[in-house]
Parts: sequence; structure tokens; C-alpha cells
Amino acid sequence: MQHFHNIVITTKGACPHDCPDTCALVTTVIDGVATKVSGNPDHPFTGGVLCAKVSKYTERTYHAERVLQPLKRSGPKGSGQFTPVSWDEALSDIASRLHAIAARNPEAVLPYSYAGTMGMVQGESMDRRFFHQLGASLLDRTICSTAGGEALLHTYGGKLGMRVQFYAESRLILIWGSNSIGSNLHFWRFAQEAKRNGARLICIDPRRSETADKCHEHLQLLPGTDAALALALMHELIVNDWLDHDYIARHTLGWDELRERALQWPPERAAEVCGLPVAQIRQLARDYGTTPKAAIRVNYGVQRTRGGGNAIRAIACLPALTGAWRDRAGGLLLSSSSIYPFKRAALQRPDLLVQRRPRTINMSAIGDALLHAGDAQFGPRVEALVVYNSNPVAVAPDSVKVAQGFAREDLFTVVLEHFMTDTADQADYVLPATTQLEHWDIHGSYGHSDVLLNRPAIAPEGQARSNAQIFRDLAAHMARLDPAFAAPHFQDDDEALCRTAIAGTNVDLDSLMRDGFASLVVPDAPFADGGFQTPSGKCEFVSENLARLGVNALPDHVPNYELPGSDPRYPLAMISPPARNFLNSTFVNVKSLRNSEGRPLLEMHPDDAASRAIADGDRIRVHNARGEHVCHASINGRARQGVVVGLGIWWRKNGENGTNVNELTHQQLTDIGRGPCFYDCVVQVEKCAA
Ligand SMILES: Nc1nc2c(c(=O)[nH]1)N[C@H]1C(S)=C(S)[C@@H](COP(=O)(O)OP(=O)(O)OC[C@H]3O[C@@H](n4cnc5c(=O)[nH]c(N)nc54)[C@H](O)[C@@H]3O)O[C@H]1N2
Ligand SMILES: Nc1nc2c(c(=O)[nH]1)N[C@H]1C(S)=C(S)[C@@H](COP(=O)(O)OP(=O)(O)OC[C@H]3O[C@@H](n4cnc5c(=O)[nH]c(N)nc54)[C@H](O)[C@@H]3O)O[C@H]1N2
Ligand code: SF4
Ligand SMILES: [Mo]
Repeated sequence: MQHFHNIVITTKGACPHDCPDTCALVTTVIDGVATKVSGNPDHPFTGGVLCAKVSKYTERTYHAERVLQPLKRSGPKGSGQFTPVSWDEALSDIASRLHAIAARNPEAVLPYSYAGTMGMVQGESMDRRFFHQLGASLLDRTICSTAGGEALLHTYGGKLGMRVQFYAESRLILIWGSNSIGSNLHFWRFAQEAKRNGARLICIDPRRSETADKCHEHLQLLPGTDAALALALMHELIVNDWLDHDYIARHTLGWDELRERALQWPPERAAEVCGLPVAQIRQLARDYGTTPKAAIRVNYGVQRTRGGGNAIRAIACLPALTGAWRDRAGGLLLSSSSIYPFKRAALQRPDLLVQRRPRTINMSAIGDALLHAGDAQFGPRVEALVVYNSNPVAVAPDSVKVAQGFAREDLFTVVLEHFMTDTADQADYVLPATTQLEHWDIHGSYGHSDVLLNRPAIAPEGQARSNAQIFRDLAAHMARLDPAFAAPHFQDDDEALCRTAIAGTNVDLDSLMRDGFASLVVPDAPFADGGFQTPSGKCEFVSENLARLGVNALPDHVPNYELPGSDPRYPLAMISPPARNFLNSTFVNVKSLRNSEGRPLLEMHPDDAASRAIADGDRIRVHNARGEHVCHASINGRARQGVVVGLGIWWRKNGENGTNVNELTHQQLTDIGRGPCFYDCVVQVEKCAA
């Protein structure tokens, strides 16, 4: 009898998602089929552990609803009627449409992408070369992190901070605006280790998150009041002299001004603004001021309100006041992504713009941008939109306007996707993209300091092509109309692009090829002896650059645009942070994960529910002047009084009335970084009639 042996291969890769952890993956492939994706046990940070979402990556990859061939719209916009077409037909039509629009004005073409994959190759390489050659509008990529990112830039000189593994040695950890168990699992492992060694964990979050449950203390402040809290902490550090005067004198700029500002914020004042007990603020200040190895893990949840940039700046000043930076187990981490030496210009080739300076469109106000008729100040009306690595119809604020914009019959929309998302539904062409199991890429991280290589584990499903290949192939079709697109830099393949990303850097290519990861050489304690990368070389409490931009030079509390109660019709503040089993709007269509999340919910405080005669599970209308979202009430003890929580980000088409929480959010921008204010929003809630 003959024995057939299965051919089993394992391939090393990287998690592509917008998550600070950037895990190292190992994919098991049996006879060409990926059967399992697990954490690489040899990568110390990953430690062989993945989150629930990416453990389900094969379910997503082999999903019956994957888009596996190019589709062309065959019915009215948004009708969901599409006909399969060949790649050749799709690409030559797209090339001629884009060429015709660009011939009138290339700025009428807008690429829209975000972090569906964080890879250097599939996220920001051939696509940029293509649009730079065309002279298309540039995209201000603000939807997630620019408020906090630019705040750090103007305080420390970049996205720099503590090394995550040293949180394990900390004695006190403030987990500030982060549901680490859901969104930063591998940091949480270090926090747990610290806790076992006796450290105190304090969570600062308007929601009683799963993480808050496991901390020693929870300060459940009102959204958008973090700067007030940080200023009150400074007040207490000053009046109790819990300061490192030597560190302040040598390594900071603007101490006298900051001192004067902070002294205006006694805990009583902050307590009023934050909706917290005075004693809790005092105790937090004492803990922070008197515990050596005090560390802050602040996350982007803090910077999604009007004053988000100022809030991050205020928080970022704290470890310079106490000198916590002197120890590697003290300091702060928001993001460490500035340490990566990737060759972005070589990948993206902004030089292809030559003399052209296209306008920049802010992705956080895409609704208004698509509805703009065009004028001298705005520039031309957007006529063509190419979307990849993003699902703006679901994730961008003020969806009523976003959906209206995408529904324009005169807008030519191309979407590169794995699935028929809310955005793909609105397309003229949908092009099938590969997943992380099917393409090459190279990754940095914003939560650790390793570079990861992603090798394809399986052949592309169906006719899927990688983003970089799609733009390469589109360039080849454009070359028939415009010879500039025939240049050799439009022919670099994905592996060559991986090499370009690290060519001439100190990334250890051998370990990257052998292990799938390579560690960067970075100091254990980045600011132990100053060394800030600001213009002054100091931690800038006062920033002249910000003053020049017309922003507060000194951190301040900037109240939300929408304060609960300022409009009596909308007495409740709404936040909409990430759901644990989704990654933004990715994985919403993976059945096992959707089952874990149930259905779109709004968490409410029992008193806010009772006064509206709402019971747990009731069908409710959440509404404000912008729109209405129908979902179900969840009275689970996680919401504080006056604040409701709509965990995101569901697909609109899963919503009972075809909406999600972004039906309620607005397009106004943060103080620093031009970011969205998802958590600066007021609503009213009512029970739906039976
Ligand atoms: N499971 C999962 N993981 C994710 C994501 C996901 O969707 N799901 N998204 C990824 C992305 S894109 C990002 S940017 C990262 C980081 O994403 P973050 O935005 O940092 O997400 P969270 O860790 O959930 O932290 C947000 C926390 O901030 C709280 N919060 C809301 N408003 C305020 C406020 O005004 N002040 C304070 N102090 N807290 C506030 C929320 O209640 C929530 O618990 O997470 C990534 N990881
Ligand atoms: N109300 C509210 N809204 C929010 C937030 C919030 O907290 N509350 N969070 C905001 C934040 S922090 C962020 S970062 C944004 C995230 O917004 P997005 O970056 O748009 O993230 P996703 O919703 O995950 O959509 C990514 C899409 O890219 C696709 N994709 C993945 N890999 C590839 C690939 O290789 N090729 C192609 N062509 N496609 C790929 C996925 O299938 C998915 O549909 O949402 C923001 N919106
Ligand atoms: S989403 Fe985050 S925690 Fe999950 S596998 Fe990816 S990097 Fe790791
Ligand atoms: Mo994000």
C-alpha cells in the first residue's frame, strides 16, 4: 500500500494590523493550504501568543465572501450589483479614466489609504510612486495618531519613549486612555509581571474597561479632561516638592511658565472639570510623585477630543518633572515608531512630483472634501478616488456626509479590498487584494523596537494581487498613455521593495532573513540624561514651534467642542473606543469574532438608562443633530454617569438602520495634528417604540 505524505511547511511572518504589538507570526501550511497562524515562540516580545483576532486569520483568509476577482459596477451606485471582469479590462479602463481626469487637473484624483496593513511595501511604496507621478492630491493621514504624534514631536522631538519590556520592572504604572487587554495585549503581559512583583496599576479612562477591572485603581474621568488632570498632578508635585530639580534645570525648557500654569490647577478645580473626587486626584499625585520607577503607558484614546494634542503634551511633561526618565523602568510610552530607519523616500519617491506641489486633503474630513464643489481655495472637485487599506465609509467621522460623498454618481471610485466592505459597496471597480499570508512585506512597530519580515505562506487566493503589484500593473497600463509610467521604478517587485525599505540602514539583514525579525539597537532609557530631539535638545514644556503654528505654546486644558449639557437636547457624552474582537472595522465579518461581540451596543450607566425607562437589551435610538444610530442598550457597569459607550467599529450594513456610531461623530479637528474628535460628541438616547 502506498503512503501519501502531507507536505507541511511553516513560514515566518508579521501581523499587519494597526496594533502596537506587531507580533511575529508562524503560519503552518499543509499541501498549500494555511491551517494555522500562531505567534512565533522565538520572538521574545510575541512570546508565542497572539490575540483572539489574528488567531482567526485563516478563517478570514479563506472566508467564503472574499473578493477574488476584479469587479465592475453594473447597477446604480451603492446597489451592490457588480460583474466580474478580467484584470486587463479593469486596469485599462481605470488607467484611461484616471488619465483623462488627470489631464484636466491631476489634483482631482485623490488616493485614500490607511493602516489596513501597516507594511512598508503594501502600505506605502508603489502606490505613492504612482500617485506622485500622476501629481494627484496628497492625503493628510490624520485619522488615528497625529494629534498625539505631533504633541510628542513638539515635546520630546519625536515618537520616542520607554522600551516596553521595562514596564515589567516598574513600581507604578499609569495606564492612561488605553484598554491594554483589548488593544495592546503584549504590553499587558509586562504590566502583569510588574503587578505580580508588587507594582501598583492605575487606569485613567472614562470607561470601566476590562483593563480597569484588573488595575488597583480606576479614575473614571469625563472624556477630554485629561489635560486638567495632568495639570492638577503637576500642581501637587509642585506644592509637595516631589520634583527632580536637577533634571528640570538641565533637561527641560519653560519650567517657570509651566509652574505658573500648573499652580492655577489645584485638585479641586480639576475634580470639577474631570468629574472625579478630589481625594482620588490627590492620591494619584502622591503615588506618582513618591514612587520610584513610575511609568506611564498612554495610548491614542486620550487624543480623540478637541484638546487631545494638549492633553498628550501635559501628560508627557510629567516624567520630566519627577525625573522618572532616569530609570529605564520609568518614563512614558505613547509610540516608539520614530526609531525606525526605513527609507521612506526611496520607497515612495516624492521626487517624482518634481516641481508640483499638490494640495493636501485631510482624511478626517473626507465627507466635506467629497461634497465640496471645488473653488479657488479648495482646488478642483474630487472626481476620482482610489481607496486601499481602509474602510472610510465605516471609520471616518460624520458618516452621513461620507456616505453622501461616496454616493455621488459623478465620482469615479476604485477600491482595493479583501471583502465587500461598506466602502467597496460604493465602488465603480473593486480589485481583489492579497492578505498577509499571500504577499511580502516589511514591518516596524509602534509598541516595540524590532523589524519584522513577512514572507508569503501561500499562493494568492483566486486572482488576488498585492497592493504593490496592482499599482505596478496599473502603471504599466498608464504607460501606454503616458511614457513616464514606463520608468524602471514602476517595475520593482515586492521583494525588491522590501530590500529598498532597509537598504543602507543598520537593520541586521541576516537575522531578519533567518529569524523573521531583527532588533534595533536602542538605548534602554532614552532620556536618562536628556537627549531630547527637539530644537532646544530639551523636553519642551514651552514650544516655540507650536506658538508659530498658532497653538498654545504651553500645555493647557482645551475643553471639548461638544460638552454634555451645553445643548440641553444632547445631555450625554459618547465615546466609541475599539472592540476587543475587532480591529477597527476589520474582522467584523469573521463569524466567530462577530459572535463574541454580539451586536452593536451602547453601554449606559444604570441611572441614565433608568431615567429613560431603558432596560438592558432594549432597542434604542442614539441621535444628535447629525444623525441617528439604532442599536441595543447594554447596562453592564462599564459606562459612567453622563457618558455612553458605543464600542466600534461595526460595518454600517450590520446596523439595524444601516448606520454605525460614526453617524453621530463630527468632522471638527484636534488642537494639534488636525486629527478627528471621535470621542468629543454629544447625543441623546431613547428607547425605540415596540
Ligand atoms: N482589539 C483591538 N485592538 C486595537 C484596535 C481595535 O480596534 N481593536 N485598534 C488599534 C488602533 S487603530 C489603535 S490607534 C490602537 C490604540 O487604540 P486606542 O485608541 O488607544 O484604543 P484603546 O486601547 O481601546 O484605548 C482607548 C481607551 O481610551 C478610553 N478613552 C476614550 N476617551 C478618553 C479620554 O478622553 N481620556 C482618557 N483618558 N481615555 C479615553 C476608552 O474608553 C478606551 O478604553 O489600538 C489598536 N488596537
Ligand atoms: N467612531 C470611531 N471611529 C474610528 C475610531 C474610533 O475609535 N471610533 N478609530 C479610528 C482609528 S484609530 C483608525 S486607525 C481608523 C481605522 O480605519 P482603517 O484604517 O480604515 O481600518 P479598518 O477599518 O480596519 O479598514 C482597513 C481595511 O483594509 C483592508 N485591508 C487590509 N489589508 C489589506 C491589503 O493588504 N490590501 C488592501 N487593498 N486592503 C487591505 C481590510 O480588509 C479593511 O477593510 O478608524 C478610526 N475610526
Ligand atoms: S492584532 Fe496586535 S496582538 Fe493581535 S496578532 Fe496582531 S499585533 Fe499581535
Ligand atoms: Mo488607529
